[in-house]
This record gives sequence, structure tokens and C-alpha cells, in this order.
Amino acid sequence: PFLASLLTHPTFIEGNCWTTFIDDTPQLFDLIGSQNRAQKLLAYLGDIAVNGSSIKGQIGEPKFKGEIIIPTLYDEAGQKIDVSQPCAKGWRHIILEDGPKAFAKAVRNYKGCLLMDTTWRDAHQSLLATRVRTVDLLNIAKETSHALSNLFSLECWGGATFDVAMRFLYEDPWDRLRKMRKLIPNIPFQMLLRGANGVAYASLPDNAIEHFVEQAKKNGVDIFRVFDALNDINQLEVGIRAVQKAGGVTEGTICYSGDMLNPKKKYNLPYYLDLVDKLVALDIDILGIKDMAGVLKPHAATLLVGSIRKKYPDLPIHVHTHDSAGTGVASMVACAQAGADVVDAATDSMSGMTSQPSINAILASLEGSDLDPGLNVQHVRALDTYWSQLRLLYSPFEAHLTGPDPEVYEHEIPGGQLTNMMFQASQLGLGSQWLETKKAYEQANDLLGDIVKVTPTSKVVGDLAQFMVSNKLSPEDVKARAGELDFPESVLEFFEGMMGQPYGGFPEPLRTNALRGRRKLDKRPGLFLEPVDFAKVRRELGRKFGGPVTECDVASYVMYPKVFEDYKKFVNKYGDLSVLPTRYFLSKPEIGEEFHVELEKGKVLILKLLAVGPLSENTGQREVFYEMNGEVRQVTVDDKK
Ligand code: 3PY
Ligand code: ZN
Repeated sequence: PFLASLLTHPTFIEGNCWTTFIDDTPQLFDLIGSQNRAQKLLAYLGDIAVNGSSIKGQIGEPKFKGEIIIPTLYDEAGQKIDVSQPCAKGWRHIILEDGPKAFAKAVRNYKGCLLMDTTWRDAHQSLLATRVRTVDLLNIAKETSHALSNLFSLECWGGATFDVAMRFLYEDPWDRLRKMRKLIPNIPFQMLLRGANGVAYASLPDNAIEHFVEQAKKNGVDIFRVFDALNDINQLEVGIRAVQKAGGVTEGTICYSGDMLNPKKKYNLPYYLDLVDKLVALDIDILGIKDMAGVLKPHAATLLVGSIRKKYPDLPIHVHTHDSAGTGVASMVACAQAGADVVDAATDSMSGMTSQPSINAILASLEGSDLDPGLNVQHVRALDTYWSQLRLLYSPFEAHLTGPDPEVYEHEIPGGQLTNMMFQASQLGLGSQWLETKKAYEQANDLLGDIVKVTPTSKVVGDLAQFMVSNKLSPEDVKARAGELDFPESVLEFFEGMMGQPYGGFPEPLRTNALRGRRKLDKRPGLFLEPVDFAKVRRELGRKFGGPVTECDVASYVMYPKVFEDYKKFVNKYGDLSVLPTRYFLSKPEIGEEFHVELEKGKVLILKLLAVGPLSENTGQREVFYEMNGEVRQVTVDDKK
């Protein structure tokens, strides 16, 4: 009724003073805006009340139903720490004031071994299918700013979070970044960048990577871990140059594969040292060692880090691992002792197995030594009480891992992928095929030439493995029938060279037979891709979605055109749901249960589900009744069941 009376207002009908009317009465439009948002939110809440959640990958309802308790932090004197403002101390000011090189130097000169906390990115990517939402990160942000102020960095963006935020959570990843940044200005933010693949699954034009990194830096990322899934230096260089141009801290990264201690394996110490030389020649600020599958055993870690340290005494070294085989803490301690400056860990209740090793286990292991990371153990534990509740809230995305997997030394499946594949196998009722799939993964890797496996090449190996299992193909069958088999698209893209060049070359004649005349790139894909015409993209987005088009929108669209479009359509229908508490995003409230949604600062909706009406035989719909800020609101919902 309000909107109707507004639209029939004489000022509107006359139309000639439209602009001044908006300028003079902004509060009316604010009101329309929030009424509109509230109506859209109601449409989502109504739908979930009738049809349940449609979030992909969700099984069942959250195990956590109560109010999440936010921990209180105390100082040494037992006084409550005031967290209403973020902490002022932290490493980020060095980056802001003196730049990446000075930061790298300060890190190298620090006596202890610093930590990166992966809880906000890799830990939930590896354990909970990347489903942790913005609201749950923001709710613990201020406490994190205080409790972890001496972190080297908080990994909180990039990798799969970009795609999943839009595709499955209907959130804007850029908005998440800006909001986190506001609440945590003191700790450096780190992201994972897949070199010339950006945060996508195959290479993009060079100018797309540059544009993306520029936005990431502007919106709050400080440190960029740049890797390439084949350790292809030409692909790495694209990402590294983009970060340098944007003024970010460049963490040029080698991906660790195989077993350096085994002389029969393809990737050995000279291979890694050569790669480090090439990265140093690109003037990286920090060297990253990325053990994505968790196969870097402690003795290999000592040898690898020790050798690099000896050759490059001034180069900061930052090591990443997964605890899939259960050796994570031992390996990270070995790295610290061999001269690494930073190692990765996750909060306890989000650690272990396919995630990173436990932060408290690492702190305890280094306590009393020169390598102490300089964090307050009580604060770290306090934060974990939050995450232990969150883990239960996200129980619908658990893969139910039960213990370490020593077979990781054979199949080398990266942490996140291992969880995903297990989850999928159990969802499809293929639990019994799980062992077969792991074996097939190993065989697929051999067929592809024993490649480095991490996104996107790990997907190639996984797709080929699943293809072999579902078509009952042995490695010999694949080789003999390559000319006629309908390979997954990712495998063909890999063979084409769209993910770069593998060390030792492509396997022949398998590549030629599988490609059947498709192109074969022998140089990096960026040299063949048309640069993005950004003006055209802006126009296209304006036409499609109206309103102002931001550079972040452009970057999202260039990275994931279809995902971005679907996300925009969803938001158009239901509004920005990132503000809805997770429990009500994933499941309907109990009848009569009151909950709050802060649409924007100071605009809180108090909601209560009153009733779900009977099914109308004629329309196939139901009426859902909510109380919203004391008024009864009704929404009509298609019953899809
Ligand atoms: C990613 O690329 O998302 C990864 O986490 C690789 O380890
Ligand atoms: Zn990882």
C-alpha cells in the first residue's frame, strides 16, 4: 500500500520533478528499499519453511540450534579486553607504511616462527565444502583482531571461496572482503591465487588476472600466495607480475608433490631448488611451499627447507600443509626448526585430517623455544570455543572423516578434494567404491604423466578417475581406446595445454589420441587468449542487470560469467541473504521461535514463524505466516515437494 500510494502521488505522476523528489525525500526511498528487502527475505524464509533448504551439498539440518556464544578475552591482569574497536597492533602496518619488501625483511628478522591462520579459508574449504558464510566470519572478527594480532596473516579469501560464495551461498565475495577488512585492519589478509587461472579452473587472459588482482588489493588483500598447478613458471609469472603491479606482497609458491625422500619419484630436491631459483629471479617477496595433499614428511621438510635456507639466507619461507596423514604438526615443527619463517595452522576445532594442523598443537610444540610464534594461548583457545559451535552449525556439510589416511602417500589427493570425493561417494551411496576411486585416482595420475595435483589439475585427475570407475576402464583400456573414448572436458583442456605445460611433457600417444585433432598449445595459454574488453563487459552488465556496475562486478563476471549471472538473479529474487543467520539460511525456524536479522546497520527485523498453511489443491501453493516487527506478514509459496 505504501508503494502504491507513493506511485500515485501527484509528484510522481507529473514526473517532471522526479530527481529533486528523490533528493529531497531520501528517507522514503530508504523505506521502500528496506520494505522491498524485507519482502524478498520473507520470500526466502517462506520457501525454506515449505520446501526446506535447497543449498547444494546440504544433508540434514544444523546440529547446533542455540544462540552462539561469543568468547570474552581477558588481559594478563584478568581484565576484560574491550573489543568494541579492532586491535591497533599487528604486522599489517609495516606493509601499509613501508611496503612489501620491508615487511618481508621484518618477517625474516623476527626470531620466532610466525603463523598464518587458515581457518577463514582453507580449513573450511577442506572440511566443510567451503560453506562458512560471511556473517559467521564477521561475528568473530573483532575478537580475532585482538586474539591473533601477532599473526603473520589471516588467510581469508581466494581459492574456492570466491566461486562458492556466489555459486552456493549467494554472497558477494568482494562484499565479504570489505566487511572483514573493516573489522580487522591490523592483521595482514592473505589470499590464494591460482596463477594465470586466477581463482578459476583454467587460464584467463593476462589482463583479466591483472584486473582481478588490482581489485583484490584495493578491497583489502595484502599477501597473495601465487601458485601454479603444474609449477609452470610461465603461468606463475602472470600471477606474480599482476601482484607486483598492484603493489601486493608476492608469495611465489612451489607446490610439493610426491616424496622427495624416494629416489625413484619424479619430483626431487634439484627439481624444487631449480624452481625456487626461477621464482627468486622473478623478485618474489616471500617463498611459499605448498603441500596441498599433506605428503611433506618431517624429514623431507627438514631437507627441503634446510636446503633453500642455505642457498637463500635472506628469503622468507612460508610453508603450508594438510594434516591428511596425521604428520602435520611434526612437519611444521620440522620446517620451523629448519629455518621456515611462517607455517600454517587452523583453529583446533577446524583442524586436523584434511585441514591444517592444530594451532594449539603447534603452539605447544614450539613453546619455550626461540621459535615461539608469539600468540596468547588463552586467547587462541577462547576463539576456538566459537569455532567449535560453528562446526556443529555447519554439520550438514561434514564429510565425517574418521581418522588420518596414510594412503595419501600413494594417491596424493589434495586435502579439500579428498573430503569432497569422500562426501560425494557417500552421497551417491558409492561408499564401497571409495577405495576403488582412490586407486583409480592414482592410476589416472600415472596415465597423465604423474603431474602436480592441485586445483585445477587435481580436478582433471579426479574427473578421469571417476570416468574410469564409472566406465570400468583399466589404465590399459584408457590407453588402447583413447581415440574413441568420450573423455571429461577437463581432461581434454589439460591435454590442450589450457592449464600450462607439465614438467616432463604430456604423455604420448595418449594426448594426441585423446585430442583427436583439437589444438595443442606448447606455450602458456595467455599468449593465445583474446584480452578482455572491459568497456564491453561493463556495458553488457549494465544492460543485463541495470544499476551501477562496479569493477568488482566486472571482475566476478570475467572470472565466472554464468555463476555471476545466476547469483545476480538469485539476489534479485531474494535480496542479499548474507545477513541472515546461518541456522535460518539452512533450515526453517521452529513455530513461534523469534530471531533477528540486521538488514543493515541499525535496521533490525524481529521475525517469528507463525504458521504454514495447508496445500491448495488448485494452485499447488501454501500460505506462510511470519510476524515481522510485530506485524503479521503473509507470503505465498509454491510447494515443490
Ligand atoms: C585451491 O586452489 O582452492 C586450493 O586450495 C589449492 O590447494
Ligand atoms: Zn591447502
